[in-house]
Amino acid sequence: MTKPSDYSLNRRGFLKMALGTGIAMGTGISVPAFVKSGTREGIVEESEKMVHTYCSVCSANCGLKAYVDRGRLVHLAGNPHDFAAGDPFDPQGAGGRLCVKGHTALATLYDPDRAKFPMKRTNPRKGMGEDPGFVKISWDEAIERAAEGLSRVIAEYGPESFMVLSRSNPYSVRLGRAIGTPNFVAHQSTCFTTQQAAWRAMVTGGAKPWTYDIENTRYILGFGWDGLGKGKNPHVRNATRALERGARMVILDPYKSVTASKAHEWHPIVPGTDLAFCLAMIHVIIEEKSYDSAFVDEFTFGMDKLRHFAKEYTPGWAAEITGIDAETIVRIAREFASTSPAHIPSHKRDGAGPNYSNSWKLAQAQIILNALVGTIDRPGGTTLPRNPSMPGLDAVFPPPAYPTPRRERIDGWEQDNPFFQGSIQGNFATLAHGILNEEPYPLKAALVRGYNTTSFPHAVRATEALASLDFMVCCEIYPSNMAHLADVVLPEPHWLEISGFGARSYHSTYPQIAVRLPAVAPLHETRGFGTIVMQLAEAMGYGEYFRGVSGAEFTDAQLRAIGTSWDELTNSPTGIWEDRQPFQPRTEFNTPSGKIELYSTVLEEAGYDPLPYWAPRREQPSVEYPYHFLIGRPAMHKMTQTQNNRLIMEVYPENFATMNAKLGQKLGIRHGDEVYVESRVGRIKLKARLIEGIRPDCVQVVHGFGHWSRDMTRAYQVGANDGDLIPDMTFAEMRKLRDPGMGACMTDFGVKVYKA
Ligand SMILES: Nc1nc2c(c(=O)[nH]1)N[C@H]1C(S)=C(S)[C@@H](COP(=O)(O)OP(=O)(O)OC[C@H]3O[C@@H](n4cnc5c(=O)[nH]c(N)nc54)[C@H](O)[C@@H]3O)O[C@H]1N2
Ligand SMILES: Nc1nc2c(c(=O)[nH]1)N[C@H]1C(S)=C(S)[C@@H](COP(=O)(O)OP(=O)(O)OC[C@H]3O[C@@H](n4cnc5c(=O)[nH]c(N)nc54)[C@H](O)[C@@H]3O)O[C@H]1N2
Ligand code: SF4
Ligand SMILES: [Mo]
Repeated sequence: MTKPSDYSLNRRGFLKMALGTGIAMGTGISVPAFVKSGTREGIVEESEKMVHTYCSVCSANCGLKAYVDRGRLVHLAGNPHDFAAGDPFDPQGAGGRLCVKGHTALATLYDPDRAKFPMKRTNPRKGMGEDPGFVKISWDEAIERAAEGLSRVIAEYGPESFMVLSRSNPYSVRLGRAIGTPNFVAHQSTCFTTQQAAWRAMVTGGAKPWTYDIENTRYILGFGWDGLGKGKNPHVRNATRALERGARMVILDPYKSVTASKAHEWHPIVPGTDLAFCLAMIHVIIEEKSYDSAFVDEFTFGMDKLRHFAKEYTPGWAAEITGIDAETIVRIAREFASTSPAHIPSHKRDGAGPNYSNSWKLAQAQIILNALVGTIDRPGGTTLPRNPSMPGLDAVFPPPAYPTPRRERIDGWEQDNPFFQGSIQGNFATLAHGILNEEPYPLKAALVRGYNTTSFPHAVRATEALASLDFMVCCEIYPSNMAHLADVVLPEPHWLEISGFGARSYHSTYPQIAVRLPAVAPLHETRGFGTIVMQLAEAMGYGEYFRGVSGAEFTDAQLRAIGTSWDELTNSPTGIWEDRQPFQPRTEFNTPSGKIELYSTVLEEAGYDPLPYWAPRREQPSVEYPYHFLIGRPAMHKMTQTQNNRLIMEVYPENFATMNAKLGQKLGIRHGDEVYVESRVGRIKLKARLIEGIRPDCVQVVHGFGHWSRDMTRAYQVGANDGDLIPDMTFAEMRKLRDPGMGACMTDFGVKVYKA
């Protein structure tokens, strides 16, 4: 039998797999067998055990099979039962494929740099690059210290001086509510709230859907949509199938993304002007009466007002703003309206994501266009989720009454925010302002989970703000930048070490869940987040809020509600549970009129424009900062989670200032030269990458690099953080934008670039 070390994924094998089959491009194509020992077949056959789980590197949650030999994870492969059946209206899911980030997750699991045991800091000074002087402590001491540190601050400054900085999690939300803080700060205003505000108001009354039946789309029109370039298997596979079946794809993007490079047409539009393009399309489609009148009449509200509104937005007008000629706009509008089904897919941070001050209006205009061609919750369009319906923690274990928190939040999230108040979301762009100015009050302690300092606009100031806290507890899997600001670090297990289940949101045309079983026993002295929070609560005197709460019973109750059980799931031969139902198109939508509101009464009621009137983006390039700034996300990296992964770093080792060769020539910059990219709030130094596939007035930097924690030995000081360039905001500046999604304006500013 081959020894495990002989067939661990080495660089050559990995490159061969990645480059030979296209997974490096995120196309999710299966890895063919290659002969000799150390091959996939050898690994699979000789492994003692196979465990079903799903990938958590990104939120596609692809089902996977983990092969284990003598206690060591040796190979990860896609689960072919993950929605692989082939009927025409069947979500394809991952279908037995993983992208490069999934395949290489074992290098994160076995990364020697992981956070391995609880630690306390011994250096009282905090800040970027400051060595925390971490010392290993026991779990008992860690919980006691963490509880004592947080309680001390709360006793001195009040419950609102404590913040939970985490994605929504039922355990930390309960602890925060028990303490009585309003401050549950999360990242959505950097990611998708502009889109969510529009969908909520006009269609769903709740979230933005992430599911599109793109494999059946005949005409894909993307405004920065890069479904092929994010390496998300379900999106990649379904869009590829659509292309194979003859769909036409037209992509507008200032950068030639992977998707743009696969499209029939690429139009490098002026950044932040897509709204004008969409308004002109609405104008043409209405003037020419080429919309789907049956769908519009029956399922939409406000067509009369829209008709009147769209009159002024002519293709000639839009051509001047977008840099795309009027004939092309008219032709695309005609093709879009006459090819059925046609669809504008939009994910998160494309043109309609929180990049520009007018992005939320673009989201509005895109919903209108999709409604005009009748593809909202219809085959070939964006479909609303059919998620499994399961009770939350509070329904299974009702909590005792909570104290009433103050209304004002440290990030101003409650201000002029009609839709998301009280939700576990927040504004990363204003947080530093609130903390540093003690506005509206001092915030001095935080429980942080799964966020890095690099994720905040103006990351330098955000780091300063987070370093100014009296006490921080950080739950992490790595000694990240954020962990380096903490007083106590509590390490969590990697997802390959734990059990659970995941409900799918990306392809939920019917309810589906994937089981998660531990591939390996925990390698280090880690504890799960739920356990950590309950132990902290007990030590802080909030134990009554968790009396009788049991993770196992919670899981049982959730699974019971959908008619299955943990036993059934774990014994499932496929690792996938699904409730296949024929797709029933919605005839009612969750708005006051029960229709898709082209004219949004919800926005109107909340004091916003009910129709997407043209407005330019907040900042235009200036004499001082003449170029548009763009952020990129390569298929191989996942934000700041993969720069310490030895396999990924071998193929994608650093980030660059990417610009058009013509711009390089104009500025005397050659490929590989060191340059500074500078905005009105900061500058970063990187190597120049000169290409043809980007507008000559843009500079693009890929997100995820620029780690300053020395304990991330591979990632340390490699490349630079795009976030050091992004302006943050005061509450007043944020309010002035009048954006119901409170978008962080991630790229709504200009930059200059010069040789270092
Ligand atoms: N591989 C990989 N996949 C990921 C992630 C990752 O880090 N790596 N991150 C995940 C997360 S958290 C998110 S939010 C999503 C984000 O993924 P996407 O929603 O795809 O967002 P981006 O890649 O930031 O931007 C998409 C495209 O929009 C273009 N763009 C920028 N401004 C404009 C504009 O004004 N008009 C038009 N038409 N296009 C514009 C950019 O050039 C880019 O090509 O990806 C997720 N998937
Ligand atoms: N400059 C800039 N800023 C951005 C963006 C950008 O493109 N540019 N994108 C924005 C977007 S779209 C998003 S979604 C946000 C994302 O913001 P973040 O979630 O902060 O992004 P990541 O870089 O993925 O950092 C996640 C951290 O969680 C840790 N982690 C991973 N798994 C676990 C776990 O199981 N438990 C715990 N406790 N920790 C874990 C990782 O080690 C890492 O340090 O960033 C936003 N901020
Ligand atoms: S697309 Fe890739 S990173 Fe995302 S869940 Fe699937 S395998 Fe993992
Ligand atoms: Mo995101």
